[in-house]
Amino acid sequence: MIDLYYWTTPNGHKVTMFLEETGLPYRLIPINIGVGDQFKPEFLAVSPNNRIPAITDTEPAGGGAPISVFESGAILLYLAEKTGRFLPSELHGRTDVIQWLFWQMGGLGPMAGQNHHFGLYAPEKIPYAIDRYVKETNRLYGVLNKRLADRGYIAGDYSIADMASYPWIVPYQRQGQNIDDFAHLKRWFEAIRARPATVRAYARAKEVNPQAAPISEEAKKILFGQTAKSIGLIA
Ligand SMILES: N[C@@H](CCC(=O)N[C@@H](CS)C(=O)NCC(=O)O)C(=O)O
Repeated sequence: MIDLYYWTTPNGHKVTMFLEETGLPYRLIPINIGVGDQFKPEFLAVSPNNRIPAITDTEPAGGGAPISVFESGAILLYLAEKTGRFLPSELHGRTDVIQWLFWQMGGLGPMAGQNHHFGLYAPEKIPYAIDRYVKETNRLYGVLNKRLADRGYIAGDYSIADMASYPWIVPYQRQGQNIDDFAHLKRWFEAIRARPATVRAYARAKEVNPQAAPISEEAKKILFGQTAKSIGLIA
């Protein structure tokens, strides 16, 4: 059984997409980051970075004590290795998936995240910051589009690299992007959106957080401006 510490954000969707694809039994534990659940000691015990997603595998391969994993890329790798799905075992294919997974974790995710922050949430509209992240998101869309020009999925067959990237393309309009400028990316996006497991994963999000309201002023105070001191990591 996998315990999934989850909220209805792109990084959360990556893991429900994987779990719904594989049918691995899981228990979803909502961590409402807008009200501060991410600072509860029981969550910090599995996710010391106070970020979702995180998992605990109560039945790791080979037995032994439960294993907890935080960071969505590490979680996808862990689950892919556990199930033998969505990550090739052959060296060339495996390396390809891993490098594109890291591309998402180090590039598309953080840059699109800053794009959302400065475009939607920052109290001041700072043209330089907005422009920088809209442009960088655009460049990354271009990289992905080129990669997809001669293949169906990012690394051949559908893999954890696709599951990592897809949820960060879903909000393309909010990121100031026109998906019609990226024909190969659009075709890939629509193919993943139509997968029954993707539909189920996003339906779970609706069950957990039916309002999916814009971030409230209270939530902004909790989410933005955290320091080591303000969240109790130093005196
Ligand atoms: N690199 C991390 C990023 C995780 C992350 O940023 N999670 C956000 C939601 S998408 C979060 O939990 N935020 C809570 C907070 O900022 O306190 C991953 O991919 O798992």
